[in-house]
Amino acid sequence: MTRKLVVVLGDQLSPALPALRAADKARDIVLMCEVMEEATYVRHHKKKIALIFSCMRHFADELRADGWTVDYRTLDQTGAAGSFTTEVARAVALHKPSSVAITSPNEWRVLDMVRDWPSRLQCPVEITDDDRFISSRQEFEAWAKGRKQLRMEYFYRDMRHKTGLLMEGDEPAGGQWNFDQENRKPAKAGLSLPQPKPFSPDKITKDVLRLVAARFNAHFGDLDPFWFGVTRAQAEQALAHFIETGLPHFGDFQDAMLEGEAFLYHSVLSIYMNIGLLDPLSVCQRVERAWRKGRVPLNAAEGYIRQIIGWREYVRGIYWLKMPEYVALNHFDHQRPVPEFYWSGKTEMACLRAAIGQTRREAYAHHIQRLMLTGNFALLAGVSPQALHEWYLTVYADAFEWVELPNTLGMSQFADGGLLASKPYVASGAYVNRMSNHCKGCAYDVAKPHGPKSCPFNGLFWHFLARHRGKLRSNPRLSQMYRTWDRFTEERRQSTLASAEAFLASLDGKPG
Ligand code: FAD
Ligand code: DLZ
Repeated sequence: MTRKLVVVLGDQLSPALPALRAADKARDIVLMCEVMEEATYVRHHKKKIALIFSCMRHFADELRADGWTVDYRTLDQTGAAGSFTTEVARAVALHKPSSVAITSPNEWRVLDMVRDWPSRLQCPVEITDDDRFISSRQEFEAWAKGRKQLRMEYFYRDMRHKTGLLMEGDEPAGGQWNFDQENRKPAKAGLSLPQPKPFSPDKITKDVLRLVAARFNAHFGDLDPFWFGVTRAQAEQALAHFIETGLPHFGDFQDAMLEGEAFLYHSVLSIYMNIGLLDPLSVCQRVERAWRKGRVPLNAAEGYIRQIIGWREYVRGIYWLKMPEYVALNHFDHQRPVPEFYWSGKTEMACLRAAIGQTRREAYAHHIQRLMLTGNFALLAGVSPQALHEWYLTVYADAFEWVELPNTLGMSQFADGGLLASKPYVASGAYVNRMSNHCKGCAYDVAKPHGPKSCPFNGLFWHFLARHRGKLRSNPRLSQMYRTWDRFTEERRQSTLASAEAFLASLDGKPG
């Protein structure tokens, strides 16, 4: 009999997955597997492994309830040497399918593995494009072809036209494509902040939590409390909760940071979108509806939709356009290892302590913490972009290479020499002080430009600009900064560089 083996990966948990749509539940078999190779190719945060395994188990149950036959392999069954390839080989020997079907994996590493399957398995393998994105890989390539600069803003406008989101005919709603100038308010302590919707672990999740505690105890991060949703229904509830409570102020305080507040008005929905529990286009349509009904202002709806149909789609396009060479780029030839305190959180810098502490606890930090705290610091300190890429991929529950890598290498570290960003995202302590209240409780003095106990961001900022002048001097967006540096007295320049050097020397292997 002609029967397919349909392989569903841990970030493909969508009933409308192309490989499932093309299969017959009365005849074909679905294979899902928890495997050591995926859990350890980087030593993922414990919460991330628990999230993926629990969501996989719940999704397998949903498929079974819908009439599918699912061959589900737990980590205990697949063992210490389990990989996608060993498990598919086992299932091919057992079920003797006429072909293997899979939706194209979202990571180059896994796609490369799958391309090897036909010869390894002696069985035909059908790879279907993943159409859970708004722009296909081919569309993005066509958009990028012949352009000198691949700026997100223009791609985003095309996506607005394509989806019709926030459009009035051919014009953007409100007469503007982008309302970012309204979106940079600092938050003040005392704001009444919503929290993301928490869910209590059920029996399946409790089993997974025991497994992760036993097998991955040495991995980074806290397993408890585990409050993520693990089913499509729960992800939908988290979305509805966010639209009601967080979205109205999402735009205003998008770039703000507050001591003791991990989430502010952010949605914490990337974890669900990235594994397939929420469909990104439907999320945007729900947000648009909330605006059309007058429940949220346009700057919030536009800002939110831009992150998804703009940034999320755009970084995916860049990933597939530029891989596999992209991962090795290192424009500034930065070689420093990731500082030890990125793992321990033990640093006297209050802002980094907060961002890394919540990363350990929640496997989450919001965009500005990733970009302007851990990313900014690493770039100024000269951390290897490849080592940093591995750190981001490890520590966040939403981290999958297609989205994490362009954000880290391109947007945050400028390691692609400016393909993604028009200038490096670097800032001194003044930025952190403007956008947060961290500096008030910090052991360092943000107002001090150099010298003992001056905010390390201050010295490092100028050190970075000075040491990379050759590569950056012609960037028009930095010329004002270089003019300011040149106006400093020689004595001030030397003291600033000496402060930064002393701090960098203290970094190697020691808490900052
Ligand atoms: P919100 O602030 O509520 O934003 C809404 C949604 O927009 C997010 O859920 C996400 O789907 C999308 N989004 C926003 N910004 C981006 C962006 N720059 N790229 C892609 N999608 C975006 N995002 C990931 O999903 N996975 C990652 O591994 C990841 N790594 C990052 C590493 C660095 C160095 C930086 C600077 C950013 C990274 N981002 C990553 C982008 C962004 O920080 C996260 O998407 C966001 O913080 C997720 O939290 P949220 O759901 O509360 O987002
Ligand atoms: C991230 C991850 C982890 C930790 N474990 C598994 C797993 O055991 N089984 C699985 O199917 N997927 C897992 N994943 C997600 C995969 O790494 C993901 O499917 C690829 O990164 C996408 O190419």
